[in-house]
Amino acid sequence: MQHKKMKDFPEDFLWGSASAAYQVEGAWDEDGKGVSVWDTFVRLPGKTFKGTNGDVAVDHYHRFKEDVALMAEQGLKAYRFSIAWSRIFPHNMQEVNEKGLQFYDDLIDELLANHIEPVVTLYHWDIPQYLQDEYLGWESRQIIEDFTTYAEAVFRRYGDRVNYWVTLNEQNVFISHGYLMATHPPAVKDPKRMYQANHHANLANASAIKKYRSLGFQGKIGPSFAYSPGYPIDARPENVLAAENFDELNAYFWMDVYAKGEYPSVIWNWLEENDLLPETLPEDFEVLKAGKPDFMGVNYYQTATVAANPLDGVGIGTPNYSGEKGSTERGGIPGVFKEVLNPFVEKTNWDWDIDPVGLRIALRRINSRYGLPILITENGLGEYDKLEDGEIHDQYRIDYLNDHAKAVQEAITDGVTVLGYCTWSYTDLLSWLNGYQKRYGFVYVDRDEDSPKELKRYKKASYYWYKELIEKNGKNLK
Ligand code: BGP
Repeated sequence: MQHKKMKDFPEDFLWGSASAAYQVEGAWDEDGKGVSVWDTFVRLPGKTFKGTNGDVAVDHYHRFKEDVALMAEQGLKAYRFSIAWSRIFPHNMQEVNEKGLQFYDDLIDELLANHIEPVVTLYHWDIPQYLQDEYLGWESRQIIEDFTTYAEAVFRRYGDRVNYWVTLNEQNVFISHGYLMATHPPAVKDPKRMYQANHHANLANASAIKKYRSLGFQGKIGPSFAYSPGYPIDARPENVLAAENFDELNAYFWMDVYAKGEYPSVIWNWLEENDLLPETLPEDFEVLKAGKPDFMGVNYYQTATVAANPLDGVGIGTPNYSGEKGSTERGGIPGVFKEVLNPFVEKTNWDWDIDPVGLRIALRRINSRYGLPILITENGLGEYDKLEDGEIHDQYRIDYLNDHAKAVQEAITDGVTVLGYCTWSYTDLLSWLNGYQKRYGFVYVDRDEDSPKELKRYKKASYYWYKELIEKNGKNLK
């Protein structure tokens, strides 16, 4: 619908930006930190772009004060970051590493001293390696208890100062990349194991939320889901049905469990038919129902356009991790859907659809289906940036963010409750599989795949644009 007048963003709207421990911190083996599965995975030949890793990343561990000073000068209202589990429990689940806890204490205090709300992610994909070795990590039920123990330790330590918690970042991504496509650790290609690991992750998520509430904290807690709404390529009914399939399997299969504590019946039925059902216990569903979130965290980058795919049709495709435009080979699931080119939207150099209307659609669908407030925990543009005489003219990023923030305002005007908008990312950082050349930040970090150089920070044009946007609380959006 078109509105005659737009609503203003709420006065306490969280204009934020985000990062993740492995992608920014570096200091991978300092101050007692243990090894995570990502520390191991990046060392396997051919797994990441040019063999890049996060050993140094952008050295946020040592430079967090400089980074927070940049945030403060920009007027940032919220900073979303993740805690590295392997800094807190480096070698086992009994001994806590005080130096690891201290690092996040210092970061949180520095943010609060600068009036920036910390939004803390418990898990952004970096499970300690010893849990993987001992019992295959997410594939064992033991992970539910261990994740809850870890969560409790950080709730107790920071719960007096942190009001926003994200439990799991993009469960749909780390589970499907980890156990179906083998492009993330533990690099398995086995759908049966994937659905089992996923069920445990659902339980760990709900159990951590339950634990948070039982400790009496009053903050808000929820997962962050990578939502790419599905569109049918045209109005042919079988393609419309394929888009339904896509959203049921790729979105509601996760979000229904978070918000309602139950799996969508169409997908449960499909899993059963394909002998993929996870093993469950009757009490699991009580845990899932008791662990409903306060908000749905949404990471939005793009929509997916799909068509019908016969039972002997295409399988898993090949994404573009090189930055060579047009190199994506689209895939699908036989008998369910296949992804096709959407001719109506522009693409990035990594072939991601640029679709701000899709963000409004995502917010609207979540609002209608779950009635939960939404925290946008990631949205941004990964592109090549050029440092020229100390400046970065990233007008393309300004346009992207302007159009997406406008879509958020439209959704708010539609009646959706949106708590905040965190861009991805604050500084440039390591893109898991795309090295350092795919940049997202407001702050350029001068390093590349070959060398960390001096890791000098430079403010991009988008840094100043967001500063003004925050000052005006979105009134200058075009
Ligand atoms: C999300 C992740 C982030 C970040 C972002 C950009 O899936 O939560 O950690 O990496 O996507 O993705 P990429 O780095 O692959 O371009």
